[in-house]
Amino acid sequence: MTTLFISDLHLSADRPDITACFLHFMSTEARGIDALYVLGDLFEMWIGDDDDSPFHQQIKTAFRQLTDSGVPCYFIHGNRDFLIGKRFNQETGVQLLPEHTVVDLYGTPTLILHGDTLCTLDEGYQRYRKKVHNRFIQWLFFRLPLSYRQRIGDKMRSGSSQTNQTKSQSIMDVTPTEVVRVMAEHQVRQMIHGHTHRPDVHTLFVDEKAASRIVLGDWYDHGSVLVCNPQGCQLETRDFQPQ
Ligand code: LP5
Ligand code: MN
Repeated sequence: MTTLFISDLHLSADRPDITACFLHFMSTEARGIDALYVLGDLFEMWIGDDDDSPFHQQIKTAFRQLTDSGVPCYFIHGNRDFLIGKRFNQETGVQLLPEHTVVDLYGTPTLILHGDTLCTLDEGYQRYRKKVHNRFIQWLFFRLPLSYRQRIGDKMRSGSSQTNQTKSQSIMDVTPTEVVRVMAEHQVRQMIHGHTHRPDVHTLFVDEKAASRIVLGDWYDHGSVLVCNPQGCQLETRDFQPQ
């Protein structure tokens, strides 16, 4: 009995080492498990389900083969791939979940999310997030040709990397009081998220009861997987193979 959680792979055609590690993961240890949860930022950037590059086809095929083999796969949007939509879901069999979802993890109610919504001190990001999650703005964006969308996406990526250099580490981490508030709101004592690229297990108190926050790691230097079974959860790494 195993459930796996991953996030922040930032898959792109420019990083064949990450892609190879992910495809290996999908065809080996993800087989036969109870469920696979991808908590956002699977892709470096997603500009629409109509972006049918051979690279995207390869990733979609890996999900299709896994879901066809009987493993339920779930996805929560990240801040890089919040435009993944219904067509991706139909092509892969991956089920899209709401941004804050409570799952029963072997008897423990667990709140799963990407993690960006917890970074409330990053006011610039939260303002930006509201705009790009606006349905009308997204509708307008999808009217643009793919090449324009790619150019806008590239500009936003470089704008983001630049502004991130000026932000402090604490602004870019989750806000502790927001974590407690959201866990209390959902009445859970376990939370799993990614986004911050700071893999760890934190103990905290929610309504005076001990709780835990598990942070998934990114896939920049190595793969990162949270392995859960009825005994508990363990953060593990996976090596990239030399290309
Ligand atoms: O992603 P990362 O790690 O660099 O930083 C994130 C936050 N940044 C983002 C922006 C994404 O990287 C861009 C993704 C592109 C998606 C595809 C295109 C979609 C278009 C949709 C239109 C409907 O999420 C960053 C956080 C950081 O995490 C830590 O939490 O701080 O937030 C920002 O950088 C937000 C900035 O403060 C403001 C955004 C700058 C965008 C630049 C605008 C350029 C406009 C050009 C367009 C014409
Ligand atoms: Mn993210």
